[in-house]
Amino acid sequence: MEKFLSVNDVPNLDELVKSALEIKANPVAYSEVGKHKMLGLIFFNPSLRTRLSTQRAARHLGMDVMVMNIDKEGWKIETQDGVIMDGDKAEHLKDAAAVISQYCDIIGVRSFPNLNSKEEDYADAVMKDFVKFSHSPIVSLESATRHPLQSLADLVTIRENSSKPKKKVVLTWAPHPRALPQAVPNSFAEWMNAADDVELVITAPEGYELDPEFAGDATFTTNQDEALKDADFVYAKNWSSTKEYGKVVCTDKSWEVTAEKMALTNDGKFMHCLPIRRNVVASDEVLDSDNSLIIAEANNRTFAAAAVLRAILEKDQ
Ligand code: AN0
Ligand code: CP
Repeated sequence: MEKFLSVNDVPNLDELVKSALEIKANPVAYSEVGKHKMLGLIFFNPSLRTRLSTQRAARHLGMDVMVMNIDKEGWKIETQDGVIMDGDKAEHLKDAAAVISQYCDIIGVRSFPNLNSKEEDYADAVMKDFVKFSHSPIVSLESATRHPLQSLADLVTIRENSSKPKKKVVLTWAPHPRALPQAVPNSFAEWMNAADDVELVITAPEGYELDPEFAGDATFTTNQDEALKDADFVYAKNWSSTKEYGKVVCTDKSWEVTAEKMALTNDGKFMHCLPIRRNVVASDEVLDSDNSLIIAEANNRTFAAAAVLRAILEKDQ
């Protein structure tokens, strides 16, 4: 694998999921693959899971890791091309990316959207510029539009928890007090559509429809109860409005995933990428129930990241 920005970079999805499960069963099976190789993790935004699980994954492969919170510890970065840099930004992204890639064999980058302009955010400039100016392969740790390491861990979790040839997976919008990116739902939809054992249904309020590039052929309904009927998996996530880009438009608390909502499903499992605001997005009762996969899902982040790093280190996969 050359880079990991979306499901489109994966030559064989089933093989990648298998690799993650193989590493989970024996985490040190490939401990020589990354020997004397350096992974750099560059964060423009906060993270708990991605930061820790990716470091753990790298260590399983024998890699060394450097982490930089570039927003807090680095020079202020200019991203626009051709500007006169006489303001507060001391370093251009093109120089930073080229320099970092001299120190690192693989670079992971996290860069959230600003949620002001859809056009600007969906251009995914930071991630694309890292790809352009780095000499090392780039792994997305969540960009403005996608979170592929999360989606791979989600698919691994779904396959681990059901052997049904076709699983009904419902991506449901849920309330949140703040405007959040669309990266997680975009990416989740894209990965579920690429998996042949998933029937994806998306439910969200009007004005929250995902871009067709990500939603694909998934069924969409604004009727959450209808969507939840017979679901094998319920994947909750808030995202900000797509129609009024980046805004919190719907504040309807009835979208919260509660035990009553889960009762509509086929004894469905509950999933969320975390961090989650308890009793806003979903109730404690759901999150702490036997059907909740939230902690298992976060655990799989390590093995998803290891499978991706392994595929890049071995290149031909
Ligand atoms: C981020 C988001 O929604 O994209 C990160 C999720 C992994 N969540 C928050 O900002 C709360
Ligand atoms: N799910 C996820 O990516 O969590 P962090 O933002 O804590 O890394």
